[in-house]
Amino acid sequence: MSHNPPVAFITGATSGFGRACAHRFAEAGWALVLSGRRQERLDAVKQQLEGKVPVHVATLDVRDREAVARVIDELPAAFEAVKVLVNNAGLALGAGPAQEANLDDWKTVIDTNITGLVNVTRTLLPTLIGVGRGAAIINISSTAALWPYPGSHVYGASKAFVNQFSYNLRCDLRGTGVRVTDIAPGMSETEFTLVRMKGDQSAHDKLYGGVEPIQPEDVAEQVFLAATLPPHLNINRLEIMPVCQSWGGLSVNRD
Ligand code: NDP
Ligand code: 8X3
Repeated sequence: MSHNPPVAFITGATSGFGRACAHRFAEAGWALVLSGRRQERLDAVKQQLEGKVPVHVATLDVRDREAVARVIDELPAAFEAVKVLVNNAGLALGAGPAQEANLDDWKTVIDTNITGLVNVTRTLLPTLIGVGRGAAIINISSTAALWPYPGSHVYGASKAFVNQFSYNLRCDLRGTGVRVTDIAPGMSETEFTLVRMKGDQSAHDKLYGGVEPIQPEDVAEQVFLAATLPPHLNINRLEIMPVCQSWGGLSVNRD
């Protein structure tokens, strides 16, 4: 009988929600596969956690299908039986109107949020199905998947894909024991806005100043909860906003 701890595979573990998830799963004794593009960030997270739990880091751009396959194929034995996949890597680029958007930015967002998530999911599905009962895929979408706003265009649409893909996966995974949860957070204080606004610290400060946004640890707690429910339960979608955030109504153009 194996005494290895269960394994969580987290994409985008170098920052924000992904890094907080690494800490949350480590707190509960899980072994971790942590991935992201920034090697030095991965090393830093590993250094913080490897005294507590087994940690394997993989420098990975989720857009690179061959690299995804290689990383998963080459997982050390103790990390092979991935029980929970947290599909978290993602980004937005730009916040202006669609008609002023940069097409290269749109491609990056689509390639990361859609193709990257699909790459990792499809490659790990046989493993997750092999683990079966109790396994889980946690996909991080966004309230932007559900509620339109100006400047969301491709970002929100990419997250709507994540939302529907999660539901559709549930259909195909019926009978395997593998759960699928779509978590849709609203305004959260991470590096998200810095990335979206291409390093503009004032945009970050303006958005999060004077309000109480969601913190990465808040989302990590919900990810952990959804991933460790009793094995006969599945949260389909969890939509979370900070109390300070709500809807602004529909807008009307008047000539
Ligand atoms: P951060 O910018 O803090 O973290 C994003 C993570 O994604 C980083 O670890 C980054 O790692 C990783 N990442 C980005 N592109 C790639 C890539 N091509 N390959 C691998 N990893 C990649 O933002 P958040 O923590 O906020 O974002 C996490 C997820 O949550 C995203 O999917 C985002 O869309 C979503 N989200 C964010 C909200 C918010 O308001 N902050 C609200 C709702 C959802 P690296 O750069 O090292 O590759
Ligand atoms: C990020 C939340 O509202 O900035 O997914 O699009 S929002």
